[in-house]
Amino acid sequence: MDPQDALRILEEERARGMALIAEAGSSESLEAAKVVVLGRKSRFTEVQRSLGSLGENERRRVGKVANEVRAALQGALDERRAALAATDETRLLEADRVDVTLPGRRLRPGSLHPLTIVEHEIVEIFTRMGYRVAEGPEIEDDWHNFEALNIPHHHPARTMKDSLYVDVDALLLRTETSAVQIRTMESQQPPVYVVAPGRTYRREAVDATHLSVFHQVEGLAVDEGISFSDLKGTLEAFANALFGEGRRVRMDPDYFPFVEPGCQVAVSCFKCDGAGCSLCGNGWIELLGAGMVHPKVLENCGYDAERYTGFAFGMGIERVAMVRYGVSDMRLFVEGDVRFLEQFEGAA
Ligand code: FA5
Repeated sequence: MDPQDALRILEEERARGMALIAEAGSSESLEAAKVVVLGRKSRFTEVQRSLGSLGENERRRVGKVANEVRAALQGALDERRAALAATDETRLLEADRVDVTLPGRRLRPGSLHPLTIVEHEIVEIFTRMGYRVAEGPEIEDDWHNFEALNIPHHHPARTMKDSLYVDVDALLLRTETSAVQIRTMESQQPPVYVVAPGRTYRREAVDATHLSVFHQVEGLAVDEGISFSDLKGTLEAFANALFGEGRRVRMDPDYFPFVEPGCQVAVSCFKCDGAGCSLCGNGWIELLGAGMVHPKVLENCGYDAERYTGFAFGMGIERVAMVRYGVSDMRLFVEGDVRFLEQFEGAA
C-alpha cells in the first residue's frame, strides 16, 4: 500500500469512526460501530496489516499515525460506552419507579350468592335446633321421587308436563327435595331430624315467580310421639329466627300425597306485622308446604308406623330470598347481573 494512501485512509477512518461512535444511541449499536471501525475486517486493520511491506521510515511515520487514530477511537468508544451505561441505568430506574404515596387499589372481595346466603341461614336455624343436614342425588328414580312418597301413577305430578326425564328409563331430575326424606329413612332408624337443601327441577314456564331449576329445603322429623303441635312450634321458632321476633304462623289445609294432614304455612308479615303491605298483600307471607308424614310413607321406608310419627315441610329458597330481600322478580337470581349481585356484598 502506498504510504500516502495509508495516511489518507487513517484520517478518513478517524473521522468516520468518531461520527459513528457519536451517533450510537445504545450499547448494542456502539458495539456494532466498534466492529466497523476497528474490527478485523475494518479499513484500519487493513492499513495496519500493510505496515510490514513499508520501508522503515515510512512504517514508523504511518505506524505512529495509526497508533494515534486507534487511541483516539478507543478513547471515544470508552467515553461513549460509559455515557450510554449511565443513560440505560437512569431509564431502568425511571421505569421501575414506584410512588409509595399512591393510595392502594381496593381489593374487591367476592361475595356469596343471595340464594346461598339464604340457604345457609335456613340450614343454620335448623342445625341449631339439633337437625342434621342430609343430601340426595339430583337425578332420581321413580321410587324415591314418586312411588315411596305415595304419589300414585295417576297423580298429575307424574305427567311429562311437570317432570324432566333423562334419557334413561324411569330416571328424572328430582321435582322436589322430598325424595331425600325417603333416602334418609331408608338409611337410618328413628329418631330422624334432618334438613335437606338442594336443587330441584320442573318442566315449567319461567316467569317472575317460577323457574324451571330452583332450590328447596326439606325438613323431616320422625320420632316417637311427634304431633302436629310439634310441627307448628318448630315452624314458629323457624319463622322468628328468620324474620325476627313476634312472627305468627298460619296453617291452612292443603294436599300433598306424602303427608296427612297437609297444610300450607304462612307467616305474619315482618314488614307490616300482618296489617297488609306491598310486600305481603294481605298481611301473610306464604312460606312452605308441610304436614304429618303419611303412615304409608313411613311403611315404605320400613318404619313401624304404629310406633313412630313424624312431620315434614318443604320450602322454596328463591321464594324465601325474594321475601327476605324484597326482590320482585325471581329471574334476577339466575341472570348473573353483577349490578344485582354486588348489592349482597358483605351480607354474609
Ligand atoms: C313441594 O314441593 C312439597 N315437596 C313441599 C312439602 C314438603 C310439603 C314436605 C309437605 C311436606 P310445592 O310444589 O308447593 O311443594 O313447592 C314448595 C315450594 O317450592 C313452593 O312454595 C315454592 O316456594 C317453591 N317452588 C315450587 N315450584 C317452583 C318454581 N317453579 N320456581 C321456584 N320455586 C318453586
